[in-house]
Amino acid sequence: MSQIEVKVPDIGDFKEVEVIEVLVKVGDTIKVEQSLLTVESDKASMEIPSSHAGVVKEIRVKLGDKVAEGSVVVIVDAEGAAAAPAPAAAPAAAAVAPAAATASAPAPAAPAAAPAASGGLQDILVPDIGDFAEVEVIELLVKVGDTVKVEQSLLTVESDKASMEIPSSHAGVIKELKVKIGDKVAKGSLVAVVEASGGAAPAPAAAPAAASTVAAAPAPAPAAAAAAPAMAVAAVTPGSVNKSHASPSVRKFARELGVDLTRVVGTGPKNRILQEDIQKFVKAALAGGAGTAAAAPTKNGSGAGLDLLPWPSLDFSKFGATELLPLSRIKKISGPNLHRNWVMIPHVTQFDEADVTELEEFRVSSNAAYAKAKSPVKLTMLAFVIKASVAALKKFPAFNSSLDANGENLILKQYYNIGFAADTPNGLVVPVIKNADQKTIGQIATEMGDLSAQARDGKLKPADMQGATFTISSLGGIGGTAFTPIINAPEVAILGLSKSITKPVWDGKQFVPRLMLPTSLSYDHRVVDGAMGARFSAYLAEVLGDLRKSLL
Ligand code: CAO
Repeated sequence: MSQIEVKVPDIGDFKEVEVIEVLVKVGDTIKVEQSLLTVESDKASMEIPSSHAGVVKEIRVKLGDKVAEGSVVVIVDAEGAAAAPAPAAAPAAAAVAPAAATASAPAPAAPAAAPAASGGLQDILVPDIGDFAEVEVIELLVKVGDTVKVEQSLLTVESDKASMEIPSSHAGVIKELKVKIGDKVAKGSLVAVVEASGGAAPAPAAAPAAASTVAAAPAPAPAAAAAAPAMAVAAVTPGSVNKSHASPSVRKFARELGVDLTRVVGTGPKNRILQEDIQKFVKAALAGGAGTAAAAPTKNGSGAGLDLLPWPSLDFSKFGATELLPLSRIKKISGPNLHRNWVMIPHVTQFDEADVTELEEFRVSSNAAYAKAKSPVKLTMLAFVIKASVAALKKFPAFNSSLDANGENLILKQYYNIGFAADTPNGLVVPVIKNADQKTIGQIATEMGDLSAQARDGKLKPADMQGATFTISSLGGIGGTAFTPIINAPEVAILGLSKSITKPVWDGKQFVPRLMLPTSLSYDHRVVDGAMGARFSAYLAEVLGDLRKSLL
């Protein structure tokens, strides 16, 4: 093992870029090419990949820092680095090279630049896009008749490594679009024909003065700048599937409006966030009074409009030493969801206790029998609670439902998929046991073991975490007497389990020692009223007290 400085590779014309996201933390094991940071200039956003595999020992940058080519960003305890530093560095350079190549390439501007000053119909070609032989058109940002400025993005294209915007080398009016979504283009492909403003061609009436001015100005400088497709490598880099997927111009637009992209649902190809998604989000936020918020518990339904005081902004270092620790990806994604659920769902939490004395005896003796028979099955308390919850959900179907988008109907689900909160080094995830009603307790316990192991290794697939109808969060192995779990929208209830303890329980004649499992059932009071909440809890406790009750 040797300590290696991972530096910002050649980032082309971008002299200095700002760190807007740190994607790893000290102790993380990283691979070559794994993204370490997202950086951004006014033209592009891109991820800085690692040139070495190993363990992150130190992070030398923080959010807001400015970095340039050669800046040390991370110290890595590299695996086998001393032996072969060069090959390891190469893929990293390659990963960023497209930005560098395109950003610094004046070439395509030149042919386009000459006719720019003279007006008339001008072909807009794909400029040098670096290492990418062919890229796919995934978004058209203009339409025929639009007036465009020099440098204005016309399309977004994507390869397997990067997405970038193709800018116009001329100002004027779009006369023809020569590509459509899904087309493959390469350097020199004709993408549009523009009737350039200024020069010999009569300026279209619609062309605003500003556009004419740009076109009439000596072209080379702006055209050269226009030749640099803005990069948004972040969007398609493997491992960044949960990141907001948006082009640099959309990111800039969001920033100008103060919109947090992680809260916006993208409606473009591959869930890309489009400018209109941000506009919709802002509209919803502005319109989002109590009515819409309560009625439409969707991601775009807004919890905004609460008219709260601004978040306190303090310089904590005035009071003592501090350290900046970026939130993990999971926390960044789950945070806004938890916040929305907490704010938008009127929660009530019903506390109860289940007498699991016999159940625990049965569990322990069953496990002893499995062990004796050399079976790998190990029954857990949570597996029994999942089965008992399915019985309660069947008896009280409203708990296995969701409110529809306008808040006027319940969608009752006839399948029983139970999510369970699993603690991982990177944060909380909720894998789902599908069709728990059709599985034995042994199968449920085994599947939970597999899913929890995958969760801890960060290997869960999105499908493993989707489709839950009810969730259980068990803190029983850790401690506590009760808590108020937050409902996982669009579900309507969640069951919390705390630590079972043996308590003296009055049996009518005397106190007897009983193992009591505390339950905390949070439910959406728009869907479930208090009496039903208490009945569900009581029934669940009854079933856990004697599983035969679920057969009645
Ligand atoms: N009371 C007392 N002890 C309990 C218990 C309970 N309710 N539930 C489990 N235990 C004990 C078990 O007996 C076991 O003890 P031993 O190691 O001595 O056998 C230990 O706790 C671990 O239990 P388990 O292997 O059965 O695991 P589990 O099913 O309780 O939990 C999982 C699995 C994935 C849910 C858990 O690892 C986890 O991540 N829990 C945290 C969930 C969480 O963070 N929830 C909060 C969400 S809200 O932020």
